[in-house]
Amino acid sequence: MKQDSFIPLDFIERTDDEMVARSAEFLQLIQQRRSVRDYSAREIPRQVIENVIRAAGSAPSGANMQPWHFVVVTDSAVRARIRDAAEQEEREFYNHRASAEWLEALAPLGTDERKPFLETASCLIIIFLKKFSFNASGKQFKNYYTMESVGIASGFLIAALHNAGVATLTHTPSPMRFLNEILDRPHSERAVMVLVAGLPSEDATVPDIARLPLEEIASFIDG
Ligand code: IYR
Repeated sequence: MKQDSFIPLDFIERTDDEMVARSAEFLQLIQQRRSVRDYSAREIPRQVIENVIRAAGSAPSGANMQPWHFVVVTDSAVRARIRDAAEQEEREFYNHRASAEWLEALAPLGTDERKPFLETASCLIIIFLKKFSFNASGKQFKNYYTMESVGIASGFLIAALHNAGVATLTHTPSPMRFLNEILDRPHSERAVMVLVAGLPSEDATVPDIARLPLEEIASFIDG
């Protein structure tokens, strides 16, 4: 039942032709997105970062709890600490923790424990998931579908950055508890990923990998 106050939906209805054209245009734009590991020193305007985080914050979330927090880091001393801690975890991962099967799956990407982009890219956006929220009087509320919600918001963020002309890399050192400590975030939050954002270096390369065709990722059960 509609109990709270409701307002009219602001929605632009498009013709079929417009829908097809817009979907094709977006497809072309988003298919150009690649995960980038080689960055130039060029800085991204703060306003771009603020706008893309606003875009991410507009994502749907369980019960509209908006269970996310974004920490933007440009400070070089903090970045050095993050790189140091991340590379320590990555060394463990590549030398001990990862199974042979996992290392084999990663081989085409050419990744290893060295993460220079954590210091060279314009900024890092660390995405935290909030298991709980607190109201003005400090009462704790459980958030719902947090992983799904933060996943959607992260997708919005990556797409918004790409649309603005900013390259990204989703970096997931594991475990990521060190980020709570370095960035002074509470225990009710957990880092989900480090989103590296910046401009690619002139000699940037990316692995020669392909995306699955539509037939392999979708089925249509038509009526
Ligand atoms: N976190 C490691 C390993 C890694 C894991 C996956 I799955 C990737 O798609 C890429 C890397 C790293 O960042 O190197």
